[in-house]
Amino acid sequence: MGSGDRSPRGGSRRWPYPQRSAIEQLGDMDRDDALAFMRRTGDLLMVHKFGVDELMTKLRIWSEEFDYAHEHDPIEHITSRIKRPEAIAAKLARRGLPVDPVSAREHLTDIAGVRVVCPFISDVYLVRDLIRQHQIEIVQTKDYIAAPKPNGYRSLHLIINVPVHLSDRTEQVAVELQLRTIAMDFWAAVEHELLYKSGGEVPESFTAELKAAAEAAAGLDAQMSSLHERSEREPG
Ligand code: 0O2
Repeated sequence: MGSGDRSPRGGSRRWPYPQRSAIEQLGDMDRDDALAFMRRTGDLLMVHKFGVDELMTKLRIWSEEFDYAHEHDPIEHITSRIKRPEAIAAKLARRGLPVDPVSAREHLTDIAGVRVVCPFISDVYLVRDLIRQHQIEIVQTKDYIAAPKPNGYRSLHLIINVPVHLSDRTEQVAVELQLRTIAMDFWAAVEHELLYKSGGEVPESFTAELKAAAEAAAGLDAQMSSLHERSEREPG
């Protein structure tokens, strides 16, 4: 455990509280409005961090339990992120919504994000079912595995409400949960990198090749699933 974890406030020193330098990224927003927003986002970010913490704990428990009890861990790895205050403000401004924490809480469901990467497609739906079974409310499902995006992107996206038990109240915190296989994650990570480098402008041939790569990744998933099913039927 690192030294930050031994402080009385746990790992909170690592938490990305609003930083002045981020103001540069707010574009056309009025500077005073932007600064005021960023000062007021502390509570919003904290409660979303707790939502992520709660969910990560559940996922880690299921991962270990399945590994122990079934000799198969449906979770390869988990990552999480909290949206930066300037990105929250920019998203609200883009949508023509009031740029304040109340509005962010009301309108944005991706302030907290957790990404679960699974070995097989069946594991993606297994984890979704575990969420369902534990009375965690799923408020939205976008199944980009059943219906991939036109560019080839595949993942299962859920918006869930995670109960966070604070000292004096319980809050339902929206978390965007993305579930995908290793092959889907590989494609999404590289596609993101390529588009980021090209500033979002990509020639048509590039788009077609990326889509073909997504199909190839889906083919690998199908092949691996079939091997997995065979190994379950014919162990040893
Ligand atoms: P970040 O930094 O990952 O959070 P919305 O977010 O609601 O305005 P949308 O498109 O309705 O937009 O949401 P959707 O479809 O649920 O997708 C949101 C997130 O999914 C994105 O978050 C990405 O993380 C991921 N995603 C969706 N489509 C693609 C894609 O084509 N390629 C890749 N690599 N990732 C994708 P953000 O906000 O873009 O970024």
